Amino acid sequence: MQADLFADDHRIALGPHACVLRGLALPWAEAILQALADIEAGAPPRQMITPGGFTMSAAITNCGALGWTTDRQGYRYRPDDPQNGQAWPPLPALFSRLAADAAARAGFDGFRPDACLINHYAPGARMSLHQDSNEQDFTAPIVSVSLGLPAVFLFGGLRRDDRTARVLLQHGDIAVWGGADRLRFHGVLPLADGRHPLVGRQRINLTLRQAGHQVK
Ligand code: MD3
Ligand code: FE
Repeated sequence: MQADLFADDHRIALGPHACVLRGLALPWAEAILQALADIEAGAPPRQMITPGGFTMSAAITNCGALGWTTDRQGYRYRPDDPQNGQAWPPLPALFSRLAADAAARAGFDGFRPDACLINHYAPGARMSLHQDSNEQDFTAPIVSVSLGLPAVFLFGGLRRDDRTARVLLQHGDIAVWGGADRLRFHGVLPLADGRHPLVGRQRINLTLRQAGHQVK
């Protein structure tokens, strides 16, 4: 029955332990953008270099105890911003509350993120197929919040060459994935040009993660 699929918080299943919660972040969008302005005043988004020597097309920054980085040496989480040696800006309580609430709705109780990667996509920017595997503990889920222009998200399997499904991620959507879906390959197609009334000519994606070891 179609009605059941959309009953309760517009949940769309992507896998046994992965779903999109359509519009769940909408009421918080302006507050999130305000918090981002403060974070990015201290830690501006920048295009980092991959170990293979390519410049990422998305501009990234972080908040939280740990931040994801890449350079010629590799991908890793660090407690400090390599651009200025300072700690990343703190994770706003709004972000951790929203992430824990979304995780719980998707069946993951007790999610306590210690890292938030912030991706900015300008028109044309993309993210090639990858796994999120730099975290210490794959038993924790990841929660993502999409803001601004819509993007086509590619959702693959556990092998790089598994076929991919396409899902449109729109302003206010939250995705949650963990368990059997935690290491699925995924990516984002090149962003189509446009202008979002609140966010402008870009897409912003936050991914909230437990990157370090769990603290009891
Ligand atoms: C992965 N970000 O930062 S998050 C990343 O939209 C990243 O910026 C993308 O991949 C972005 O590492 C995608 C959305 C997402 C949703 C469901 C998933 C990623 C997923 C299910 C399984 C694995
Ligand atoms: Fe990813």
